[in-house]
Amino acid sequence: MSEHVRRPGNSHDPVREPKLNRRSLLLGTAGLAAGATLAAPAAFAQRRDFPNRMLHQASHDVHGGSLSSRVYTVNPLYPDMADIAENPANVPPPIERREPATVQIELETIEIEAHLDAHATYRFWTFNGTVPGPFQRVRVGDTVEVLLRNHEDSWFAHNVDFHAVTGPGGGAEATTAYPGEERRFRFKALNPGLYVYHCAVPSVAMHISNGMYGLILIEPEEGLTSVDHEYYVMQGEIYTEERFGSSGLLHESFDKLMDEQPEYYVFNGHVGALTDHYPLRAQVGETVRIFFGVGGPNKMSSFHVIGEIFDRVYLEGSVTNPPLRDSQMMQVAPGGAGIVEFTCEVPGRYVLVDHALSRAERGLAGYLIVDGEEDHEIFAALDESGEVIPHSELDTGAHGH
Ligand SMILES: [Cu+2]
Repeated sequence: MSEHVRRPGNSHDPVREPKLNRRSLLLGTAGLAAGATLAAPAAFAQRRDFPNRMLHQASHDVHGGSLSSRVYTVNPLYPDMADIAENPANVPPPIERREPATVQIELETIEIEAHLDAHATYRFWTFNGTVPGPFQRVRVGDTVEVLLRNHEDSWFAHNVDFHAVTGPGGGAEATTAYPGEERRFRFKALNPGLYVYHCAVPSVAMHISNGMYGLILIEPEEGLTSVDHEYYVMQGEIYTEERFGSSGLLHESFDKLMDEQPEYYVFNGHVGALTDHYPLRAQVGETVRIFFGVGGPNKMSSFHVIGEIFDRVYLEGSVTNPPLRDSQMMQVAPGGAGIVEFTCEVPGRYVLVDHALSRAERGLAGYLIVDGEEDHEIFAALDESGEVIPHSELDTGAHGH
């Protein structure tokens, strides 16, 4: 049924490509794909030599092109520019069928200038225009057909490596696509769990740091327990030549990437994505599940929600082992993922952090806003005489650590 593996679009001859400037740029990347990782700085230098007007042209195309209405959302905080933050509520619903099926995943790799914070922009590399890329949800035993399309305005080749795949490169070689091309492969989801996917074109660290990562959940046969809210959060590092807090269009630093010295740390793509833009929300009494992953590419996360205790932690993304119970934190390695579950007992604004807290000073924070009735047996602020101070009268502007 799925023997339509080769399409005309796959038999592309790079030598006949008329766009020589872009092609020569890409051939540098093609050499890298063959394993010449030492050439990465050269390819990077080529990219930096790209005419400045192309940068502006790229962003204008995004504004005016037909894709803008289809792929991109506008950041309400910065309506002048496309936004790459993934809404953490964008989690597909649980799978209700109890038989395996053949399912489709379509990914489009898009390079796009977007806000990094209130002052700066950055040329992100994305799956489907968001960081992280869209959350994928299938069931163990499913056959997954993956279509990867590289947008024609890209400057680089891209592909996708799913950690949920059993097979060479997780699909990377099978999906390496130049701008304007598409590639396909299929895999059978053999092992349940929560897995990272990412671009694996060398320099892989560069493609990941620019935003090319996401999560795929392979549900176990019986599914997961039902909760009131499921959220999707991923942590990443951004390595800019300019120091944290600079203004204007910032440029990637290959040296800082190699030194593992990021300037910015982000949840869901840009500074403020999960605070000002898309805070997580719940009501008192509701249960929350967070699918959390680290795109990285380099830093371990000590994921913590200030003021909450995780009732259950599914380490290393495993949903077939019993969860750890009653934990302050979940450690997640680069390229790894995990799941936390908890009940919201009292209202307030809870702060999502990596408890390596210097990173909060470089952009890494999110909010979970819980509304509802206070429970003074569980938590109460007290005045000098021991009387309860209502939560509404507390100054909640400061981040409690
Ligand atoms: Cu890529």
